[in-house]
Amino acid sequence: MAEFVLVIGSKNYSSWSWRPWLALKRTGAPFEEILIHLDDPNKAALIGAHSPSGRVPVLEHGAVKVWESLAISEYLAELFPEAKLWPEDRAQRAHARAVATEMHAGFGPLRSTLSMNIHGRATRPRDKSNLPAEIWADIERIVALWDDCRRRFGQGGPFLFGEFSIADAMFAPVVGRFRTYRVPLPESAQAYCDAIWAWPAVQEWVAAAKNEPRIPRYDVLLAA
Ligand SMILES: N[C@@H](CCC(=O)N[C@@H](CS)C(=O)NCC(=O)O)C(=O)O
Repeated sequence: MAEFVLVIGSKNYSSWSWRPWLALKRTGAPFEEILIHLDDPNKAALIGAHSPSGRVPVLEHGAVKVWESLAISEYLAELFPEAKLWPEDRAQRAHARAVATEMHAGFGPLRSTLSMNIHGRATRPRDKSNLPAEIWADIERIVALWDDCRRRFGQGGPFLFGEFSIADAMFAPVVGRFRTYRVPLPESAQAYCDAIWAWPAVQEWVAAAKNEPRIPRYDVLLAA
């Protein structure tokens, strides 16, 4: 068995699985993946065999088991300091943790209505004219947050803090949602989305998601 085992959900739909998977990829450590399809009739038992919370992702590292996407990412940041999963500067690191946590704890309206569906395409663009106000407010907050990070901390590369960090892993599924639901974005936010999408680890996950069975109950959101 590999030293690291990451238990994840369907790649097309499991946004929480994607985040620590990207962080683990960034470390360069080899790992084994256990993928549980989110429409598997035995899903509860399959996830329950690994996860005390009944949810994925879960990282298994020998006797250590870590669940919750952000906790897994923090564990990896501690284990692999050379991967620089957080910015080196303390103030920037605090900012990166704040935006990552804001993503982890927030944006409920956006997450539930525009659920991740990487290879789905909305039948029409979603914008201010047809989205509930609280979802548009989430989108505006995310765009403002990205813009602020890019302006203040993004000089060293195309990501929120220049180099790739856990903050980018936390927002990658939002980039996927903006593509799926065809959300119009200002130029700076679109440039950030393009940089995330071009990242090889993102493309690797996206390619794998294409071959999975679709889950109809998520696909109905595309036509709303
Ligand atoms: N707060 C958790 C959320 C985990 C979560 O909700 N995972 C979903 C998949 S994306 C899940 O396990 N769902 C179980 C199910 O569909 O039964 C985290 O950050 O890891």
